[in-house]
Amino acid sequence: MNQDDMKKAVARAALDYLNEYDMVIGMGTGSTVNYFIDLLSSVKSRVDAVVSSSDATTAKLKALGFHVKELNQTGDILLYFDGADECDQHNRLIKGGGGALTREKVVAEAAEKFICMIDETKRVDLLGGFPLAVEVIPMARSLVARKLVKLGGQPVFRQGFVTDNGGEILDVHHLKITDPVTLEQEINAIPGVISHGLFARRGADITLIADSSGQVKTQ
Ligand code: ABF
Repeated sequence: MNQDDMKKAVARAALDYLNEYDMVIGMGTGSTVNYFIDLLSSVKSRVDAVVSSSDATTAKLKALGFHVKELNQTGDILLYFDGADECDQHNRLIKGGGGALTREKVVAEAAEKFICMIDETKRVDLLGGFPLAVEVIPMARSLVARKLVKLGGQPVFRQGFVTDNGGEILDVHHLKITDPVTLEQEINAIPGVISHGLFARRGADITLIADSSGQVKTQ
């Protein structure tokens, strides 16, 4: 089974968590989420509305006839479904490879339960192998980059990429994230940082992990 097949398998398993009807759910961004949305469209009547984490996800949801609502209209939501780039044994995550990390973090925060869908290649013992995306306001980019170097990382400007919020992204390489909660706070405290892809304080509640035989285990 290749990585795409594993993403489909884990998306299928995540459907089991839709245990109520007429729910408002939150939706992440990325290829695993896209598979999940395709599957969800066959049971659309079970979902009253969806809060989206990106313009790309919104477009896909609307094309399939889902009712997309703003988080400001819904208040807190029951479930949030999303992928990740890395996940450790405590369900702490690196996300943001797709650049939608800020809205993903906001919608995850509003959710009672965050269900994360990954394949086994993303399950790591130490976070940081995947570059950590830090979204910044453009005029602060160099200042933030210098601060990130002091924290031990090597920031690389994601050229030509603008987020849905008008921000820019620094991808920070070579971070050895031994204390994810502290690092999350430290990066949050740098002026000019909008948000970043380390989900440690609020990680996933349940991570579904597909392996190469198509089995899905729960962590
Ligand atoms: C999103 O999906 C991002 O935070 C993360 O970068 C990505 C995982 O991508 P994929 O499902 O395409 O592998 O949740």
